[in-house]
Amino acid sequence: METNFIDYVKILCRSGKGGRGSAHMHRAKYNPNGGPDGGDGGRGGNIYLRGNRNYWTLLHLRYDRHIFAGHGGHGSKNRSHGSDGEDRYIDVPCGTVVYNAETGRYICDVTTDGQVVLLLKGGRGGLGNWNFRTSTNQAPRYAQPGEPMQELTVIMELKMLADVGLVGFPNAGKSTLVGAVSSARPKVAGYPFTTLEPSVGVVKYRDNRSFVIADIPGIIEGASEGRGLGLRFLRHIERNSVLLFMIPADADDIRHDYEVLLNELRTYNPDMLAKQRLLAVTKSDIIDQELIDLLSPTLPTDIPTIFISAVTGHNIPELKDMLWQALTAANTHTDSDILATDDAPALPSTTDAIVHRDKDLATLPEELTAEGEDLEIIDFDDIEDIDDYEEEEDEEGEEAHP
Ligand SMILES: Nc1nc2c(ncn2[C@@H]2O[C@H](COP(=O)(O)OP(=O)(O)OP(=O)(O)O)[C@@H](O)[C@H]2O)c(=O)[nH]1
Ligand SMILES: [Mg+2]
Repeated sequence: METNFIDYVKILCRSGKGGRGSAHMHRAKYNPNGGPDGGDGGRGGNIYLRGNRNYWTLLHLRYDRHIFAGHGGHGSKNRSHGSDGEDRYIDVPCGTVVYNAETGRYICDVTTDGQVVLLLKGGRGGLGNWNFRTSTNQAPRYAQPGEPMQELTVIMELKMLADVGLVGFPNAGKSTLVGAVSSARPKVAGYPFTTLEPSVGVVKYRDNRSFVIADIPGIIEGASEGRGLGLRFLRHIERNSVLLFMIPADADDIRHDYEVLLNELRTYNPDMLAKQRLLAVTKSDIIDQELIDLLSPTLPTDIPTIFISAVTGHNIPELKDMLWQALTAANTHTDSDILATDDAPALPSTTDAIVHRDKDLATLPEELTAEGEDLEIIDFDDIEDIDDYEEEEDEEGEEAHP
């Protein structure tokens, strides 16, 4: 599918090698045994991730799949220190979750603008022989090599930051609602799968408060087996603390539809069911009060329900109240109980309703294929071999006398 909305990439990162320390001996015309003066190697460059709110997708990384930091320079005579390798910053949209592509393990979550996370540390530079001189060994002829570089293939997945996620079949009126309550203008049309890419809208609430609502493509029964657009877009409502289910008033069986949606969510990730849920019966303007009274007893009982019409505005303020209440209720307990579940997160993540799980290695190849990221994207010929790294000899330079 041709799209600029890229929310999944696999890239290769490599930090820089540390420069070698020098074992140079100082020699000058009138000072032939001047002793050790080999300087230290510089450190290899680090690879950092940096949250950047000007990015909305991972598209830019599709064209920059090999991210290499610079190597440290070698130490040299006169105790000169090698230069430090150049650091590389990978700018990512806020909400990017990073996994180790080989082990599937969760590495970190970049959620705020300007947040910097060290992904790979460059090798330390080796110490020059000048550091090793002692009273008993005044002319050490050795120096440390630099530490090696590190290499890591990562999967980056964008999970958009929003408070409320919309869950519904295609044509349920999700985008219409987003258009009605926020300044976002997602495409609305009377056919299924109008929305092909997730988007967010900011809902203004009373007293200058606001929350963010995420519109995602509709899901259908069997989405977990890949029907329709599949479940891949559910990653964008994984962080949301509240899920708003939307089912049109003219549906044949609202309760059944609700169960189907719930089941698809469960298949995608059982943690999704821990979120607060609300049900909006949409397009209520197309039925009359009599029908509403008839329908009401047939609705699911385990979820707060409201009849709305995004077209006439019926119950929209009430819906916002319900969402706001659910959000404030959710925020009182997400911090404590949800974060503790990841056994050993490499880095602390910010608190939202997401539970980071490692990727299942058994299904990872399939996932990469589905995301179009399974190609042999990494051409190992491109990666310069450790041995290629030129070893400029320390010159036995003649020093001019002082
Ligand atoms: N009468 C009435 N029609 C509505 C209402 N809300 C949405 N619709 C209509 O329902 C159709 C589908 O609306 P969308 O907002 O595009 O539905 P969606 O859930 O975003 O659909 P997908 O993006 O395909 O998943 C459009 O023709 C809308 O005009 C409503 O409250 N009342
Ligand atoms: Mg839509």
